[in-house]
Amino acid sequence: MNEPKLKSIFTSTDFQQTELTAIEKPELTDGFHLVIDALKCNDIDTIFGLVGIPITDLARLAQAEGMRFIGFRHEQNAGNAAAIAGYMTQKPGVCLTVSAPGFLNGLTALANATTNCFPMILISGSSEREIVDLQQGDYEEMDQLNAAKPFAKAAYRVLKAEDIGIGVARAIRAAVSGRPGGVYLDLPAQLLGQSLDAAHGRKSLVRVVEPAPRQIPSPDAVQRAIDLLKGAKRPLILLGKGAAYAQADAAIHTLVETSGIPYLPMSMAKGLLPDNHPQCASAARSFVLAEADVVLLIGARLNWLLAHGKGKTWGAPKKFIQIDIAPTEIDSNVAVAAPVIGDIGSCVSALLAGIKSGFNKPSTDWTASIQARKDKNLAKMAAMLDQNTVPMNFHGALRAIRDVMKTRPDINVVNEGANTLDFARSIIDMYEPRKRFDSGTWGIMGIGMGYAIGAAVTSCLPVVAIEGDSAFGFSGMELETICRYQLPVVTIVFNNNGVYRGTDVNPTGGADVAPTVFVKGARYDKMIEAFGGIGYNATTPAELSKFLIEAIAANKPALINAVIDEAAGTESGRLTNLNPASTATKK
Ligand SMILES: Cc1ncc(C[n+]2csc(CCOP(=O)(O)OP(=O)(O)O)c2C)c(N)n1
Ligand SMILES: [Mg+2]
Repeated sequence: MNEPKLKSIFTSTDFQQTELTAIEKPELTDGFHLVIDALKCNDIDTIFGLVGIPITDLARLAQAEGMRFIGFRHEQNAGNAAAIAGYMTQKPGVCLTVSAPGFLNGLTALANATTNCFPMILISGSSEREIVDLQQGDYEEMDQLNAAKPFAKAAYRVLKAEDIGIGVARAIRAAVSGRPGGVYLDLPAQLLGQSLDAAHGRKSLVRVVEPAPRQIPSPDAVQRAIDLLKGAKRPLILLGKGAAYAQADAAIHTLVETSGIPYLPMSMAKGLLPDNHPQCASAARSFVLAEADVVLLIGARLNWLLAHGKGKTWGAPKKFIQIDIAPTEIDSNVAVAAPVIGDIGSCVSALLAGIKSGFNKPSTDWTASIQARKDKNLAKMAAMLDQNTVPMNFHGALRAIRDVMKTRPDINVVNEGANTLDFARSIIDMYEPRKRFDSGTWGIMGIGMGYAIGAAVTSCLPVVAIEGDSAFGFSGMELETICRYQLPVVTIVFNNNGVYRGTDVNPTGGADVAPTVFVKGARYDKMIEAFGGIGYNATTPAELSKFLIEAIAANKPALINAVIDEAAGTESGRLTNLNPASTATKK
């Protein structure tokens, strides 16, 4: 029997398997084509994924239709790449996986994206509804839609090919509007094969108009905030990654400089203004948090990363002004005196307009006391950074990296680990917005190679990934992906032989090493050589510096195994206090 010819709506590329003579039959499209067309129609040009039943042909077709398909070795890393692409572009990053286990592997990334407010869409193929719902034991059977719901901002399933356009539109809008997050889109295998009249299919596509509409703050709320700010004696601005996401860089820059208020960037907001900006109070963080009387939060949440806005860290009670797109964020941990609800660009512009009509810059009492604290802390830090001990400690190694990175402010930085994260966050300065990607809201390990690949693919600029040896292990197999696509990613593994440090011993004297300890003297640089990448083994800051310069100049996949003193780190980096202590006394 002759089958009608299936055609993409946007190009005329045909597939061999569908290359059958079309004699006076209506032009048809199908679920596969409609998914691709719906994504392309919304300017989504890249899919991060891992193939298998039932989505292999979807990936092939996406590539044939001119989309970029970046294939990973584990779905969690593909999901993390999609999430960071979403953060960088304000367009949802798309991750494509197979059913049940592939979906679950991707779900961690989706949950992490939702927690961090990154827009992404996890698209997973799924098994036949009839069998899943009767739990009759299908290949990779799972009720994925319901499994996804608690971890996603929204979750949808499409059952009819003619609804694919709407399904994709809903997913895009849910991912990017309001507070961004992860969206799950369930595509049963049968849907992909469903055919449809091409003209009908074309009409079913939806190009999302204004996916993230501006939300203008109420004038009363803005006035309340300005009044509070004007009455402040020791004001402080806190920039969160929501502020970086908003791409309102110029308005935020002007607000900070016009008001003269010192500011603190959260880790992923670093570079929104250059870290060497005179108003940056990072080097006096504890001092300003404790001493400020009015704090303006811009896209920053008062979660654990800010000690919930209370307690010793915050010293005397203070008044908060909070700019956020989600009204439910307000009063989440402490009372907020002046909430300003809206998109960050609109809110900051409204505050700026109010301030321009007259605002007294903070007193020199306040700014000079911050400067004095900064000078003192920076001098202390400089002495630590000057160290050239061998084996390297974190400071010596990070100084070497810092000095190289200073010459290339355009390079993306990925960072995870415990000590490796905590030290690098404060030592590696950022000069441009949305260039630093790290463990984020959860303090999650495993984002490293996924974020690095997502950032390299999205920006077409080099990435330097500064990784604890434990953190690297979660996604290390993606070195093959990096080499396969020849991405300019330089991974630096801070190799201290373990989680936090490599010196723990098994108290029983048994043969197993302690829970935190890895193989001693491992050579992570050899791993990348297996895939054709360049490996380096750095034992001194001078070597580390030389290799990093060389690797960046090569613009090719490289890994530097940085040998770090196994005794240099502390338990949980700077989070030691979050570990519960055993209270039992053994006889
Ligand atoms: C998914 C996940 N699993 C486990 C942890 C707990 N954890 C926090 S930091 C860390 C690794 C720290 O070791 P490393 O990356 O080598 O950094 P170092 O402190 O040695 O520099 C682990 C396992 C986590 N945060 N996330
Ligand atoms: Mg380690």
